[in-house]
Order: sequence, then structure tokens, then C-alpha cells
Amino acid sequence: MRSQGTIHCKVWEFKRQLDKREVKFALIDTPGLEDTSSGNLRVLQEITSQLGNLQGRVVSGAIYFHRITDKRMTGTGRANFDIFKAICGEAFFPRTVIATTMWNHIQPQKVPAYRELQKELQTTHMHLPGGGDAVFELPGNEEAILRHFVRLKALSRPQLLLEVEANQTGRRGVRKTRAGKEILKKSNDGFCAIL
Ligand SMILES: Nc1nc2c(ncn2[C@@H]2O[C@H](COP(=O)(O)OP(=O)(O)OP(=O)(O)O)[C@@H](O)[C@H]2O)c(=O)[nH]1
Ligand SMILES: [Mg+2]
Repeated sequence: MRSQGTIHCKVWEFKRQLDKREVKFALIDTPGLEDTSSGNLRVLQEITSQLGNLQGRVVSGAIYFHRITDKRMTGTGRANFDIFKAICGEAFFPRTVIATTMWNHIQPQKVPAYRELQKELQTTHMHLPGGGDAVFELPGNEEAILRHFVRLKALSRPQLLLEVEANQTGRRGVRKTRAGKEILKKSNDGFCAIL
């Protein structure tokens, strides 16, 4: 259980000059997924509540952060990625981005090996069918991520599955959402030791 870190969603609103155009962004920083089902249901509830506060705006993209220095995707990492996919829903996969962090912790001569590892993750545990291959290395590509989302604006506008479900089930119903079911499935699978 975490004693610090992001507990509530935080919205960062900012403007960026991109190709002589001022673009407005709102970034929602969510609490990280945890390794217990009860913790993850709380996180899901927090994200759902935040989605209810968007006042007519819709989510235009989602970013999954993975520390490249973790090397192997652990059971928890895989489970969390499954929850991320359930939050998004297949229709939203084209609007998802994977951001791998900690590249400034990698010794330059080891970068090619880590790129190979990243490719392997993309085709195995971090695969998003139909989601393209939007992987960005951080730090250094923050603006590229923003540009990527601006380019996506021209495409069709699928909604985040959790956003659709949140409107249908109300704030108390997170257990009934696809992500809620995914979290509860993990606890039945023995993924969770403490309930
Ligand atoms: N060197 C380096 N440090 C990073 C990078 N990304 C995050 N950090 C550091 O790692 C720590 C945790 O980063 P956060 O972005 O707060 O991670 P988080 O997953 O949101 O964590 P919580 O919100 O606390 O659950 C901070 O001290 C960051 O400065 C990175 O790409 N490189
Ligand atoms: Mg955080």
C-alpha cells in the first residue's frame, strides 16, 4: 500500500504553441494502479468521478506509462495493463499512447538493447490490437506526444469505454464496468493476496 504519491486525479490545463497555433490541453494525472483489487477499485472510482467532472468535454486520448528500467513486465504490470485496456475499450485503442520512462537512466551503450526490449513488449504484453505503434520515450518526447494527439483530432472520435459506462452506471457502479470486472477477475484468479 502506498503512503504517498498521487491519490486524487489532478487536472493540468495549459496552452502550447504548436506550428504557430496555440493549442489548449487538459491533462488528467490519475493515481497509479496498485497491486490489490481494493486499491484498484478505489483508483477506478477516483478516475470515474473525475470523468463525471469534465463538463461536456470528452477524453481525446490516454497514456500508459511504463518504466523501461523495470525490464520485465511483472504479473502486476501485466494485470495493470489489462485494466488500462479495459478502461479504454477496443474502439479507443487508436487513441492510446505508451510512454516509456527513465531513458535518462539508461547508459548510452545499453540503449539499443532496451529498444529491443521495448519492441518485444510492444508485440507481447503491451500490445494494443488496432492501436498502432504509438510509443514515446521519456524524457525528451513530451511535445511529440502532444503533437500526436493533435494529429488524432482529425480521426473519428471514439469515446473512452469507462466514460461511456460511467454515464450508464452512475458513480457507485464501478464494479460493473469492464475495468471493474477486470479488477475483480484478477482477485478471483489469485492475483490479489489481500482483499
Ligand atoms: N530520471 C527519471 N526520473 C523520472 C522519470 N519519470 C519519473 N521520474 C521520477 O520518478 C519519481 C516518480 O515519478 P511520478 O511521475 O511521480 O510517478 P507516479 O507513477 O505518478 O507515482 P505516484 O503518483 O506517486 O503514484 C519522481 O521522483 C520523478 O521525478 C524519468 O523518465 N526519468
Ligand atoms: Mg502520479
